[in-house]
Amino acid sequence: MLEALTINQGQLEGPSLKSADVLNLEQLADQELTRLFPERNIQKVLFVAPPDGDQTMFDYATGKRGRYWNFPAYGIGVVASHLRQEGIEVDILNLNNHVLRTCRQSVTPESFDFDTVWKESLARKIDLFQPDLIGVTCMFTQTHTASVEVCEEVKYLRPDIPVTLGGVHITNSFNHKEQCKSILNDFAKVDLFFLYEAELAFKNFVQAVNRQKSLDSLFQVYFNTSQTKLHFAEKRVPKDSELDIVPAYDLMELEDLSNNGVIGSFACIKEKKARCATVLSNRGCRAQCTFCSVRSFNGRGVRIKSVQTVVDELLTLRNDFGVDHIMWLDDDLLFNHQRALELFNEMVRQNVGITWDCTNGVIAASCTEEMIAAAAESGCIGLNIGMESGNPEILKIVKKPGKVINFLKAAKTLKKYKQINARVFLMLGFPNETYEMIEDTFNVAMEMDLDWYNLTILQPLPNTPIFNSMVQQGLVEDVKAEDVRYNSGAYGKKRKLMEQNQFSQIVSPFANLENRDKIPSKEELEPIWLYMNYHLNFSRILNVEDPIKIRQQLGYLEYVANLVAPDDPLPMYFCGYLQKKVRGAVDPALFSRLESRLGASEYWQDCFKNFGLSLSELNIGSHLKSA
Ligand code: B12
Repeated sequence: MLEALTINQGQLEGPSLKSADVLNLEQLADQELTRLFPERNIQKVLFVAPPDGDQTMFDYATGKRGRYWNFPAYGIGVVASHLRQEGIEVDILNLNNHVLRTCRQSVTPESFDFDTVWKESLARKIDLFQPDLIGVTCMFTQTHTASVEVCEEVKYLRPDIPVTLGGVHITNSFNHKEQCKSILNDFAKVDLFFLYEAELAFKNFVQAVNRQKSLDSLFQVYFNTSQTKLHFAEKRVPKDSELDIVPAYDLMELEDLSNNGVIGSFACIKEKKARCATVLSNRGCRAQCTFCSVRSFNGRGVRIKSVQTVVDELLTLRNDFGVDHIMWLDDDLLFNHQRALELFNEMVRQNVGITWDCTNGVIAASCTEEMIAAAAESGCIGLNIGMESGNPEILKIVKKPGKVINFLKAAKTLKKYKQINARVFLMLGFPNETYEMIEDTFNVAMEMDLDWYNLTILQPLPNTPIFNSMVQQGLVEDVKAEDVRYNSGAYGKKRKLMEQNQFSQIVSPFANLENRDKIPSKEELEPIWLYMNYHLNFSRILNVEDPIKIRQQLGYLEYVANLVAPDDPLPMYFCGYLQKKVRGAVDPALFSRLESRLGASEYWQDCFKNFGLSLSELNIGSHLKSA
């Protein structure tokens, strides 16, 4: 795959190479390090997080209203902390936050130019900090192009400064035949790739450059601009106490992030605007769902950070940065029942007093009475259950470690803890999934009766087993990394599709018995999505009576109606309905936005008529006059 001299645990990979080349390889590496770092002295390292998307993907209005994800640069924050322990001076430039901040503060779209903003921020920081080495991170496939542009801009500004690149997208693509070509081609100017969880590999690399470590100790690094490509493929990801480190929060602009974008999807239900951050307590996931690429990045199993380190991290966030809410970054927060209980109980015993959510999802089987009680006590205000399907066959095929009974039991337990806003991830459109199987998902979800269902139509992503098998089955085209656009999320393209299809029937897509064994086409999945989304999420709001739940739903619907989907009449209507229920009045701005949206769309007027919804229900007329 890689035309590179590869060494792994002292063994040369590639049959043709004789042992003499091992020496040669280290000499080659030594020459290369001296070419890149003539002084062989790295004292200052700058880490850069590119904008999540590039200019072609950026929507000014979405940025202006603060809807884009704006996460702390946690990963490079961990790498930075490890370097600090070695006396290396570090800094972090979060260009995603800089772009969003400038967009939020801009007066007109004309006064905001996406590329100019991040390029000027980058030039200013490099000028100010004068780094010996720059490390760029790329987590998402959708961030591919933005990362290419940032790396090229660094080389344009300072061709003398070596550039390194790491992150999930880079690592997963590196291990994929086709994707690897586009990585090597698009990032031709990047000097070094660091693969997998690379905080130890990077620290070791800096020490090797500074002649504090021998060259045969290099690992998880690929020399990309050396004449002879060199790949130190050995993997040594952190485990046990190597995980016990608090990332460089002081470099993550925590005081600013929540003002410019969104961190997780539960802070919106907190009474007052929260200052949010993220914390990672475990690495990896016990599961190996076929639509997920975590296993190929973090490897098999779950590695745990010590409870006290996590509690110290939370206390640092509260005491030093005024954070009052965190989102766990974990893929499997509740892995190891005893450890998770101990964590939540220690958070209570040491009065951490920060609320938290698990936007990423937890495994239903772990949501026992004891666990949810401890979670609630320790500040949990929301979590997602990773369910995806309610059909046992589909669950088996996609290797989801959940059974319908687990989902129903978890729901029963969660309903007892009203303070926890409990949502569920569901997906439609799995290969060979019939109408009947989708109806199972609908029925189980209805029976669970939890607060919200994040319903998405399956978008197989590169570097996942389901993607590879669907390409083989000819169900999807193989795509280049730079062409991947997620369906969901702020950069998603889902929403615009809806109206074009002019479907608004309310009859159940599952009513036609002839269809039961039929696999719905991509087009047929849309009306199913609409029907399920309406009945699982919106129509049930009309029956919510519990004041705690009404407040949570109102908080969430105001977030969806004002930030996530400001042109979608359904969240606007039900947000108005709950505003009236809670505050006796509807926000006139919301009403007029809904009124004009409906006025301009026969499709939505049709939908509302079919769903039996009308503005008069909200009795808005009279309120407006009175307001
Ligand atoms: C938290 C998270 C989110 C958060 C956002 C996180 C963020 N920072 O922006 C939220 C919930 C918003 C999210 C959303 C989505 N996510 Co997500 N997410 C994750 C998750 C669970 C953890 C990422 C994380 O914080 N890791 C912890 C830190 C410590 O790791 P790190 O940043 O990778 O850094 C380490 C290494 O990579 C390396 N490193 C990284 N950069 C660099 C740079 C240098 C120089 C060096 C030396 C080392 C280095 O060292 C660091 C320390 O070990 C990952 C799963 C995973 N295990 O990676 C999925 C994951 C990244 N998400 C994924 C996806 C698909 C999505 C969504 C599209 C899902 C959806 N359909 O909506 C959306 C899109 C979001 C968007 N931007 O539009 C996929 C990405 C696949 C891909 N290749 O694109 C992943 C891998 C999960 C999966 N199911 O496969 N996600």
